[in-house]
Amino acid sequence: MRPAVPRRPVVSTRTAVITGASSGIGAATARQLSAAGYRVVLTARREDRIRALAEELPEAVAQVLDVTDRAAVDAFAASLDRVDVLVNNAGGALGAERVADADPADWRTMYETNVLGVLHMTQALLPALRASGDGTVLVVSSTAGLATYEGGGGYVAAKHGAHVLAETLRLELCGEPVRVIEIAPGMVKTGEFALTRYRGDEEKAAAVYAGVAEPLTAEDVAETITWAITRPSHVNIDLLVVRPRAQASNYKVHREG
Ligand code: 8X3
Repeated sequence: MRPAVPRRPVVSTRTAVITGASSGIGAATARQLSAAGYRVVLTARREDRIRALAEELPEAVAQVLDVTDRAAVDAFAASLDRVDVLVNNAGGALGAERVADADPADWRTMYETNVLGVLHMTQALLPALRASGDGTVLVVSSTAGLATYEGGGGYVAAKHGAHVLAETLRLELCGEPVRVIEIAPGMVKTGEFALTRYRGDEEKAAAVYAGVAEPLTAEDVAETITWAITRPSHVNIDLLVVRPRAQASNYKVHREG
């Protein structure tokens, strides 16, 4: 008799891969999907953060990953036994310059993280999502993917790209057992989004939320994401826009004082 070939353990719990899970919406989503019974696989570039979070959550796994690195994404995909849900959350804004003044390098970085990162992860995990028989690809886009504003520049352009990717993928997968969900948040106050956009300028970052009584929190958005994912399989939340009550559009924000 031939000796048994050692095999990787087959994971029986529904598994959700979350990108950008080191902070903000990604970390909050990891917590909430874990509470909803998913085994969560946390990915991000910052190892210390995802390891610490993984230790808090039952069965959670942390994997350092840069979604713009296609070879790394493919190796990561090959290491997984099972994937039921992919939450494409990694991304962000860099700069608020007008088109005339923007640095093309910033635009390139934003396109790579917000669009190509989603493309890499989706392409690499699609075989496993199909094999699950009930897969979900979720894209965390933005209201910046649906409308534009001065100074939105490369971020608006990139999020429009992410929105179109989700819409096109949904058309292309129609008839297959994979849902494509897009959640488009408006103003969300996290520790990092505005600070990164304004390159560490705390005053400019704080001004984004000045006088807004209750901007959305990462937890608010994570609840929306978790709700959409946990609908019955035949229910596809195509696109859901979520904003704070004080924000009627990217242009119209009620500020007190
Ligand atoms: C964040 C929304 O208004 O800063 O995705 O572009 S906004």
